[in-house]
Amino acid sequence: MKKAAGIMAVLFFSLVIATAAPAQPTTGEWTLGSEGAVAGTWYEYFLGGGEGQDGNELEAIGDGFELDGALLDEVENPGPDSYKTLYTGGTLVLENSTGLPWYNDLSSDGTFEFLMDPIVVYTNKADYPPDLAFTIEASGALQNDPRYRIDLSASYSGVPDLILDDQETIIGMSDFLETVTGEIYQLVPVVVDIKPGSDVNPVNVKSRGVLPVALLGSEDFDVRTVDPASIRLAGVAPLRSAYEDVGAPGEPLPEVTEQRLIAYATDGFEDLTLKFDTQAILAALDLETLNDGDLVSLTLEGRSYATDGNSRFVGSDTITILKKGQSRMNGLIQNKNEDEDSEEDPTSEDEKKDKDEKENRGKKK
Ligand SMILES: [Ca+2]
Ligand SMILES: [Ca+2]
Repeated sequence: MKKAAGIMAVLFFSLVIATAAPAQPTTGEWTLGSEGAVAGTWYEYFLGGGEGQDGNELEAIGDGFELDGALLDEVENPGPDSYKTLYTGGTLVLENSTGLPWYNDLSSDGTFEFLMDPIVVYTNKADYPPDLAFTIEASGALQNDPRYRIDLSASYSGVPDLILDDQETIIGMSDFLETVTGEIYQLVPVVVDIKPGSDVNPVNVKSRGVLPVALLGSEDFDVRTVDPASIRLAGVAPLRSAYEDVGAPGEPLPEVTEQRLIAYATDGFEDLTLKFDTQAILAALDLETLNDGDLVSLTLEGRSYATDGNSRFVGSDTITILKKGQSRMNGLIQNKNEDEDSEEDPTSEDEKKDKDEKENRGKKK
């Protein structure tokens, strides 16, 4: 009976899914307003009382898109004429109409609504002669299906028109938007195993070797669809990559003998194994604020071409910072030589080094 009810539930949900047409926009990259055409119009309404004030609203409207509800939250002034402004709470509505790059003829939805992350506007402003140039960097997630995300970049330069109310009071400014480039993609979560085959992932800050990392394949994720050149771990590109079966997602490995470890580690699905320059990864962290034994999560990102259209993947794993002999370490980081991590320095070397370090530590204690 239980099984029958389960099957009925599956049937019911399949029916619901089949009835509701896919609501996702078509993925891909595009540019609006190319070849001299105008991409749209931007507005800044001085709801906060004046230019650059908290609460000001940013809007942008063009052919098939409308951004509004983004309110000024914070202005940074890194240089004499440059500003970095954060707007929060924006919504981007894309029309689902023929001819638009994100048009999906299978979707019954008339619009695709994206909830935007904080929008960043980088501005350069000069008073004499008056000139304004800015770039809007924005990204967000599809409201109905946050796996679908959008990245946008839009630019402007010129002298904006002022917007006046009935009493001739300045209530904002506005002008044309030059190009708008964007990408809609699907964000796929993946399983990452730093130091494959080891549950704990200690990284000695003095290690001059390589950090082995596996991007685990599964029935749903074929690592052969990954573009290895697109991969970044904590922003760092891998030194090299290979296809091997070294791990299985969802099964943290117990402390077992090497032989059993192999049995646990392989699942028949190829994994993408990667080697990173350990010092390059460490340089991406704020090492000064980290103590011996601290856990740090590293994020691995990249692109794959598996599913229908553009997709990116993201996953993370945690390393344990091993910090000792700090004064020596600082010297080593500064004198780091590229050749130290040459191609003939295999993983086993690095692991052997780590093992040696552990043994030395053991002897000292
Ligand atoms: Ca691991
Ligand atoms: Ca595997």
